[in-house]
Amino acid sequence: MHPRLRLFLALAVSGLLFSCSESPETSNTGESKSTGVQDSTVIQTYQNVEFIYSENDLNWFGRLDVRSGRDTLITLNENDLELAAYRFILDENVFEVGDKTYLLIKWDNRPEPHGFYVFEFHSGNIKLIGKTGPTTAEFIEDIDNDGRLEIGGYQIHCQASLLEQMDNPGWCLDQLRVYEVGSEIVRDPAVEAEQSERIRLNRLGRTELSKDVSYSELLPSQVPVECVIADFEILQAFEWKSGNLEYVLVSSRKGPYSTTENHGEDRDNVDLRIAQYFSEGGVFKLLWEETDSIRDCPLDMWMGVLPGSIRLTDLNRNGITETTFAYNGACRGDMSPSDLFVVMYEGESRMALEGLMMLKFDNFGKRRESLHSQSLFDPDYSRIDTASMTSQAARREMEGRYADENDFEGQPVAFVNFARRLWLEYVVEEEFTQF
Ligand SMILES: [Ca+2]
Ligand SMILES: [Ca+2]
Repeated sequence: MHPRLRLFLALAVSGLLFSCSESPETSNTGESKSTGVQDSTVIQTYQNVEFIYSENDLNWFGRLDVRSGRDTLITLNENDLELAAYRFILDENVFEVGDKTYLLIKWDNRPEPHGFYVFEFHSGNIKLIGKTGPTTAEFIEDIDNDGRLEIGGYQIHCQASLLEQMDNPGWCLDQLRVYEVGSEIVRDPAVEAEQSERIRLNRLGRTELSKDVSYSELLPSQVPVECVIADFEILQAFEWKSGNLEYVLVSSRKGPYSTTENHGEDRDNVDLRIAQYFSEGGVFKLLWEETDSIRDCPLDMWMGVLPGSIRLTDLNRNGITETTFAYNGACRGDMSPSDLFVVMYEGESRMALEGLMMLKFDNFGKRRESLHSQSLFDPDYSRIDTASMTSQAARREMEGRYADENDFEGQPVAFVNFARRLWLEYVVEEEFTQF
């Protein structure tokens, strides 16, 4: 078992992993205080400028006066204005583009995404530029490098609840809005179109583009000698080309084999190795290897790549193929699910989903499988609210789920979508496989 999965299992049982923590938005800075008591005003400062929130109704503020010295420069006092002074950290909402400094203040629009008032600050002077519509603020930056700030995101919360929605590359893109901050705030249709296309391309490939990589399967005897490891049986091998490089992927296993040295009784061991090699027309060299093993197992044991799970793709079409596969492992004497791993490599970058399969033998398993077949099952344990559960119930909720998607942060969204799909394809454990 991988060390990180072991940690996930251990921590989740002790209830430490997902304890409830205060969201960062509820803390505060500057001169305002979060006392829980309704203050009639809250003051936040930026350099010489004071932001004075008033007309407090249950800690939603209906008025903002922006002051420098004794002068009130700007007043926001629209009908239905709600500003969450306590939940807002001014310092984290300062953006610099070129020689311009912008301060953003959220206007609340719950349960829909909030919007922003945008102020420009220059040499101690502040002016209001305008306000954006509701936005999930996926990015706040000069995204097209033209010297002007963009605020872009969806104007509603797009939450795919069905795999069909996740499979539609254009899903929710009609809700994308990009605001450009100039002398006023305007929608920027050119950047909206560009960003929509970028997001659509990122999402593509869960299905059709996976077929772009054409490969051939190798017999064990055809695998180049430099890709063969002693004592490991070759289970499956592929070769393919991308750009100037040739690749070979080898899935292999050693064992099961017994050891008796330390225990006086038979214990079983098995080693799994999946490795990818590359060549520029000569000798193959190792690109990466994924190894896992089970040691000293006195019970029923299994470890192997799940049949048909090896996928070769180029989801982001950068010429570097992604290799993805699922494997499971178990050493067990009772009705417990196997560990499941979905591992993706693009070049040498490794991303993995690690957790447990789900059994379908009891009522819990049947309920869960029903959710799964309706595509209503969320496999990400980090999104499950376990705060009010007993540790036993929290552990049960781990069945069929992986710990988190953290490895995929900063990668194209198509990667995690593809890995999640493979997880959902293999997560139901139909029978107890063993050697
Ligand atoms: Ca720009
Ligand atoms: Ca790629």
